[in-house]
Amino acid sequence: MSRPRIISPDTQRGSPQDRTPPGQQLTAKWPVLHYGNVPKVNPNSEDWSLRIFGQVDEPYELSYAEILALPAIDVVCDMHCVTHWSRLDNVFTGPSLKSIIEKAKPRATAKYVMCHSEAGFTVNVPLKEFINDDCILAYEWDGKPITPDHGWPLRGLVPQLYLWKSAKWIRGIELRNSDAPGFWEQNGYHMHGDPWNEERFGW
Ligand SMILES: Nc1nc2c(c(=O)[nH]1)N[C@H]1C(S)=C(S)[C@@H](COP(=O)(O)O)O[C@H]1N2
Ligand SMILES: [Mo]
Repeated sequence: MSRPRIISPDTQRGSPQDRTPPGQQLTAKWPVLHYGNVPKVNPNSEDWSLRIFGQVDEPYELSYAEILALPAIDVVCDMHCVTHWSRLDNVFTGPSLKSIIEKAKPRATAKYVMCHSEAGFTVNVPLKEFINDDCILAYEWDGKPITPDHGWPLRGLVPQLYLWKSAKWIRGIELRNSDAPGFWEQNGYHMHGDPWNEERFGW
């Protein structure tokens, strides 16, 4: 199936070395890292939904079937983990976050996003970066469903920031007028998390 393909800007920096941020090492495998256990999620159950709410005029919810029915794009991107590994040339698939957000009619006061995941996990991202063209709600990686340990059924993908900003098992997108620390940020991770500036820890 042919879908629009977005090439994440950071993949166009040149050689693999040019594409590797400071302090990072390339890996071919994809390590698994998160707090707690992999949740058992049934996205087709009545209680599963993705909620878009907060500083928006038209909050709404989507079922998993509705999300799968939205136009999807393929994103080619590099992943950079704060634990010093990077993995180049990943392909993720899903609807664009910009389209998901715009449908809720964000207010002019909306400047930040808080992602909410299963088991109370949260992560904060500036709205402007959350709606870049290469940001999607990912349900596939390399043409196959993302595995549960990497965030199936749905992951908020923000390729230009460290991978901890890409929320696994996402269930809610809250638009806010002020920034607030999410789960890892409350534990010392950086509020922004730009790998090219090594925004790893501390605010
Ligand atoms: N829901 C949820 N998402 C999460 C986390 C988490 O603890 N819970 N950890 C983050 C962190 S710290 C990292 S490094 C990446 C790791 O993603 P991976 O396991 O797919 O490599 O997931 C991020 N997303
Ligand atoms: Mo992490």
